[in-house]
Amino acid sequence: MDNTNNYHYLDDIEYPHHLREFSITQMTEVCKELRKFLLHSVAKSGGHFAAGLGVVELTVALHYVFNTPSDKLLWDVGHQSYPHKILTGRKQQMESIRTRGGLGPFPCPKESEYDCFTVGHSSTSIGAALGMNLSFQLERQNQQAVPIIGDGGLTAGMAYEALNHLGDIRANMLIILNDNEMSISPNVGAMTNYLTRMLSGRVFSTMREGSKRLLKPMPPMWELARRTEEHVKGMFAPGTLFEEMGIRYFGPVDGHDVTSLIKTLRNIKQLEGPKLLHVITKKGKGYSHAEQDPVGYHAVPTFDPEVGVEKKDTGQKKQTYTQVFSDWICDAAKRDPHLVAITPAMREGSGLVKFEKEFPERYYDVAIAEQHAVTLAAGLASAGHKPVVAIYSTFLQRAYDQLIHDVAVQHLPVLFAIDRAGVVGPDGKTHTGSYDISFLRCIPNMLVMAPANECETRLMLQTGLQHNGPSAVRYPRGTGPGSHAQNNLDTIEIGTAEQVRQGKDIAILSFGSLLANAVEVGDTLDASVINMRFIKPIDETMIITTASNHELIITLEDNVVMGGAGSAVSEVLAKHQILIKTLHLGLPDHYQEHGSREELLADAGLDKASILEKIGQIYPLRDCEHKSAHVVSG
Ligand SMILES: Cc1ncc(C[n+]2csc(CCOP(=O)(O)OP(=O)(O)O)c2C)c(N)n1
Repeated sequence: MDNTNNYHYLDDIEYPHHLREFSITQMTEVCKELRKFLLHSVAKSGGHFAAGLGVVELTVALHYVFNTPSDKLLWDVGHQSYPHKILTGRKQQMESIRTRGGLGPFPCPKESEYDCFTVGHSSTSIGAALGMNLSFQLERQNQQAVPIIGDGGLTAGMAYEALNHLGDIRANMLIILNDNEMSISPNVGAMTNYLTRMLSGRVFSTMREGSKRLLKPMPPMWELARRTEEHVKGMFAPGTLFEEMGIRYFGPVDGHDVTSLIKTLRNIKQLEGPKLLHVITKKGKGYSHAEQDPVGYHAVPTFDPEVGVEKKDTGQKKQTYTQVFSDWICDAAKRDPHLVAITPAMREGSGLVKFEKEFPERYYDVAIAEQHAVTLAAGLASAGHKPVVAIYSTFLQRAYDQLIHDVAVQHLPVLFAIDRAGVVGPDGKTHTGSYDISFLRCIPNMLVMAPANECETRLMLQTGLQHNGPSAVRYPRGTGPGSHAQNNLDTIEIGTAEQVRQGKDIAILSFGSLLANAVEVGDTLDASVINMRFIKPIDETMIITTASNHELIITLEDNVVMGGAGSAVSEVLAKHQILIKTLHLGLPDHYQEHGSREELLADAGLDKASILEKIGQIYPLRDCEHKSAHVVSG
């Protein structure tokens, strides 16, 4: 593999206007170089990879044809935007992507004028671009916003809401559908089947034929308005679902033939009204390892480009929280035939690969459809099943109304296994799981649990499953402290906290994964430490007793302070008219940028040193000897 750092074209391309100085015939070479650059930079930085490889030609063609940054490109989700970042002034910073102070993981207007909308969650691009185009049209501005959405992104309700509006309002807008038949895992759903059928047989040969004919010269300019649509459309398969919605459909076209793409885009760009170009790409294109394993190469650690990503035995004995969930749900399903599992397109990330293999008939991947996932669970529960919705904290936000209206109001037994709760890290502010304690604890009927370790995670999952009502277990990204979860299906008593250290004067009430930090601080200050375990119902007796024999109560959580578990403690104190000095420690009331989880926790003042410092600011700390009076009481 040629890994020299000489790029004949790319070295001269800092911004898209440099790209446009080259001829169309040079674009194939530019694409080769861009792909090579992407490979070598992601190999050093890690990050999202296979989707970017798949859109190299599309990225070049779009920047070549559209007048960016005046015209706007809206990359749906934004995980495929690395080639776009490379072409828009950020080439030299690519190796810093997703690290603290480095480039962000997704497009972000604060980072570049070529990023026109903050993204990270999927399926927002069509609606946002429609808004921009309407704004341009109202102001008579000669600009266009072009959304580029994947077939995965096109499974979400939001995308259809926007299409429905677009087809009705008939705004001028071009949508690019980047169809690679993949979400993170293979894409699912009737729309995917429909798109796949369009690629089979006759239609696929039409695409080949169409690509060839596009190389022929187009009609003279004065005829363009009348004839372009006919000319372009004649090449492709007619009559589609999109047409029925009032959106003119063009395609499918080969997304790796940059010359044809440029010509097609130039033609379609002229046309009035809503239109969609169906582009066929291969996820991982041009790097054989990624082509063969697009799921594994969706996001990667650093790797040697010659070798590919290696499965290293890191000697890591600790389980991730996701693995604890994965083992538990298979064990629980063996015992309970009514258990069903639902994932909104996150089979791998949420730990359901094993479950799907063992219980395929009880496994539902609903595609990127969080709202539907939750209402589906409500339906299953109301008909007698026990649904477990495996969902990231950040994506549960999208299904908040369904959680309240469909699940909680009806007191249905749905268990939410909430992964990536709290600070998430390199995926940044769009993906943080910092809010779920606040938005869950205000819902009547919810049982909300925050395990401090692997063992408790399993106990709480089983407790939630057996609970006759809605429940949630929230656990963080990554590994726990190493309390290997047992294989049994035991439960714990709902609403009970556990004292883990008896000290004096100061009591730290810890909610969830930061217990180890609480214990370290407790050891240093000879403070009491309580593992609260339940956010709702909260252990009121423990709070009242603790307040009666301490001078300062500190609450600690991996959630925003506002409305979080600390607030729950203060509400209990207020309810019982107890006056005591309190300090709430948690995540700040501003968006934390990307970094490692440890860095972001430290930035939020939740590491040992910062906690000690904050306590010292409000309470005179005596020179405490190191005491280790660990107590365990119910
Ligand atoms: C609301 C939401 N749910 C889940 C995700 C996680 N996610 C990131 S990329 C992705 C797959 C997107 O598939 P597609 O749009 O086809 O893009 P591709 O990776 O295939 O290029 C998913 C599910 C997300 N970003 N947003």
